[in-house]
Amino acid sequence: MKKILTVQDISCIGKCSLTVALPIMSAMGVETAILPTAVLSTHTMFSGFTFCDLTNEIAPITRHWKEQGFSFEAIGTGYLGSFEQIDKVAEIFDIFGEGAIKVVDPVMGDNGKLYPAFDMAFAKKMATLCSKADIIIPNLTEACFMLDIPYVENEYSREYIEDILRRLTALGCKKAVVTGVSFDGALLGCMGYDSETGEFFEDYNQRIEQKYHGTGDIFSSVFIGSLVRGMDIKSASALAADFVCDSIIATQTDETPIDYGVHFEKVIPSLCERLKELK
Ligand code: PXL
Repeated sequence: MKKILTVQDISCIGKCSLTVALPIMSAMGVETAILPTAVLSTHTMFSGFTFCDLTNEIAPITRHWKEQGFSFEAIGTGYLGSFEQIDKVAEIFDIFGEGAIKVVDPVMGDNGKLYPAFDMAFAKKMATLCSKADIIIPNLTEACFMLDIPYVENEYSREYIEDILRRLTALGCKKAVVTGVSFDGALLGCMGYDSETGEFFEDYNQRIEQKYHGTGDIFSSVFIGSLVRGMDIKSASALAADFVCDSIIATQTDETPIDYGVHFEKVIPSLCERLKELK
């Protein structure tokens, strides 16, 4: 069975990072190895969260894996909490990266703002990890911070996003997908670029104004799962974007809405249906 290694925190409540990656990737029929970088009571958008840093566990765990001869078809990274963790993840790419698709989701912010724990120096550091990846999947906010350009909301052209994608791949990765792209009020989606073929692609769904937490992590989970299931980057992006959109719709129609995360659990069956078309 194909195996993904996903490296990010466990936020015990809040439907993000490993608590979404593990169920989604497993449902996609791929073995999911986890490397938790920290344990938090909730994600950092709740006040008063607890935080147990697991940075010191990374080297012993990966050393043991190396001794056991484990390997992965893909390595995906998400929320990382410190410069040191970024360095450690770069080492994981060195140790286990050969033959694996390395995907970095540079989780740092959204809607034009960095999350409270991060600053510009962190964004620059994250850009160095992106240079070691095969594919990066920032949202528009994260892309702008890593490139140190102003974040523009809505009023931009397709050429503007193409320029951002070219600059992202110039960091060193071959392919980039930017999420949260919208040229009009009605649609929201992603645009991607393969620097080896010079090809751009895009995919949009209906725009839903309500913002939910953890949707980037859900996109990332389906995206990486799809790549390992043999889909190309364009189809993987489209399936991931559809799943996020369906999850948001499933959350909105819920009678007991919650103020965090989306009900991705409800649309896992339809994701599995779509995967049946693949062998
Ligand atoms: O969904 C991204 C994410 C993951 N993990 C933690 C977070 C966030 C976003 O705020 O705080 C701990």
